[in-house]
Amino acid sequence: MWFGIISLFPDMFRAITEFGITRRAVEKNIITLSYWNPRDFSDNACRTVDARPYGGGPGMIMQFQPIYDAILAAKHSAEIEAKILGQHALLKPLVIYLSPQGRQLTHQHVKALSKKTHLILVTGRYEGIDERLIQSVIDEEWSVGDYVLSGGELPAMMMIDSIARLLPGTLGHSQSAVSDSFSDELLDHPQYTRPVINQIGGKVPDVLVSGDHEQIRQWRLKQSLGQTWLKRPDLLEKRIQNAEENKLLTDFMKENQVP
Ligand code: 4GS
Repeated sequence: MWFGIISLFPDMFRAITEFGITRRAVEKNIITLSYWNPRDFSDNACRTVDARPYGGGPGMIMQFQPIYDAILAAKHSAEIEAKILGQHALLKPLVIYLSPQGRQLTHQHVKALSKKTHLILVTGRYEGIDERLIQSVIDEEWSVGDYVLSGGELPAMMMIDSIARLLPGTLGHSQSAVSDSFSDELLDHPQYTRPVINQIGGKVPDVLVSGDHEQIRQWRLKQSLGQTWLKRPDLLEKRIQNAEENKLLTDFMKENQVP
């Protein structure tokens, strides 16, 4: 998957291209990151990209022209790239702006985005970008949560990271992405590893060392349902539950002394 990144600080993306699973995805050409710095597209000698907001107020706004031209250059490059790969049906990359005004990103949205071949991610600094960019060249606006950051780079990296791990070949174990939290709209069940008894006497639940795979599956599903009910009841309300899940959750509630 090809990502065109519009950012004043492209070096920040080394946080994902130089470490861990995302680094491997880059090395295996599962993801490609290309950068367009609005500063390189500034039309003045001082390479200015920001200006004071009309109507007054604190802070600076990123100007239309440098970002607009950077997006056009990225689009052009995406189309050339798509043609080389013969992806004629997908010549139009989606242009995404990361901002707190966007829809809040969830695993379901990440899954949908992972089907695209080309994404252009626009990252803002200062108080944001000129509204006319959003009206003319931004296709979708996404937020990573209801809090304010100093730039859109971290949200863009979060989006790339969460997409990359869903792409075939990125994770070592092909099952890992499927069994994670949210893949089935539930929180993960608790996990344990060696030793069976730790240095403060904490024990691993017997069922997990029993070798009975059906019992383990039921325990994990029950824990997923129970932990979701305890910590994120909103997730359960949106979800359709089958008969087995109903029974497991009812048992969990009883065992945890709730009417
Ligand atoms: C977010 C967020 C964000 C907003 C960028 C103020 C600098 C900042 N972007 N999800 N200007 N939350 N962006 O806080 O996406």
